[in-house]
Amino acid sequence: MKIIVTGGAGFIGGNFVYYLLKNSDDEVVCYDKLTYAGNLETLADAMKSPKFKFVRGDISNREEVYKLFEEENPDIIVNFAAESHVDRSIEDPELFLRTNIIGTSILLDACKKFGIKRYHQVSTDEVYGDLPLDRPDLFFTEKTNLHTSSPYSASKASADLLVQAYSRTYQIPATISRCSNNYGPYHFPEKLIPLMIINALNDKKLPVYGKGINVRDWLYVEDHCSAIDLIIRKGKVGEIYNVGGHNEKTNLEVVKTILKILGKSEDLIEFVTDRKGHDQRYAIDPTKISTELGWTPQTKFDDGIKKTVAWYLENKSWWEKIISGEYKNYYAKMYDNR
Ligand code: NAD
Ligand code: TDX
Repeated sequence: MKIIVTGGAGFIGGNFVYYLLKNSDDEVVCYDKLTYAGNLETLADAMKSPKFKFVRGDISNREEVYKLFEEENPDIIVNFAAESHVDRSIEDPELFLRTNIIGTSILLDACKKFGIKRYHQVSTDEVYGDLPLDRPDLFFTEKTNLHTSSPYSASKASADLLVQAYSRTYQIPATISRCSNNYGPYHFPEKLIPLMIINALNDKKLPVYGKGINVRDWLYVEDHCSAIDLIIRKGKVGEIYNVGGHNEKTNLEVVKTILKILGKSEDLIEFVTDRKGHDQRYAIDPTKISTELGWTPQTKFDDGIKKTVAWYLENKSWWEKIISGEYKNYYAKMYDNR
């Protein structure tokens, strides 16, 4: 089969490309615009495989997307392409609407026009909004109402609604997965875990929003990849699957764990002004994907975070190039005098 992975030069898409090359005989085409978050160096090893091809393009450009479908005639589309950072969406929502909503609708139009065996939308638990910190008994299930907090999550929820609408109206064979926070190799340094690892390595302050008590449910990226792989092969058309491994941690716990692994002082922690509209707690109930598809996560947080820190130590050239470029301006804008 031929699988198009949109957004495959980013964090999770890149890991998914490697997952497919390692675990299947499928041909893999990565379609990516190479925004600030896309990085061809992430795909350097994939480029050596005869099963892999890279095409640069924008999911919100109809002409380019139709050309891609005409030339590649894919069996499956897995859509990772998105603007993915909540803080950027708070500063400037419009690009999020164009890429995440219009881009998804154009991919769905292409599926309708050219035909497809499966369209898979990589969504997020953020579409469910947040849970209160004092109710550890509550979890997001696939039946939880959509209730978004940021322009990012609103754009992802809109995309999910479009996928469901196209599935019902035009019989596009689609599935959706909603995963909790991922961590692992190739994670762009703007996000919590890589930002804290890199700042700690450089003896820079670690900016923790608010009191650091917000809770995220962390999943090692390879476990997310195995879930998506299972859904595209065995998942039921029209269904939504929540993906998460019951690894809830406060942000402060995560930051302190990183400092401990690196042998750095907790004095590096600096509490800064909170994120606007900051979601309190995310927590996924993965019962459906576990019981219906037999998915189980393989990596425990304690092991995954050590592997991740080791990866950043071993791959300094990957992230040093990123943080010495445009990222400097981003960092100054978001964190100086915060
Ligand atoms: P990322 O920002 O690291 O990567 C996004 C990729 O998409 C980049 O390679 C970028 O160049 C590409 N892209 C952006 N706009 C594009 C466009 N218009 N056309 C083509 N390519 C474009 O993101 P990520 O963290 O890897 O997230 C991937 C997907 O998974 C997103 O849809 C995100 O909403 C979802 N998700 C992420 C997490 C997480 O914890 N990171 C959790 C659940 C779901
Ligand atoms: O500098 C920081 N300090 C801080 O305290 C940053 C960047 C984040 N935080 C906090 C905010 C969140 O509570 O850490 C937590 C995690 O933040 P992010 O890494 O920005 O992730 P989050 O907002 O939880 O969203 C992520 O998970 C769901 C991804 O970025 C999304 O793409 C995904 O859909």
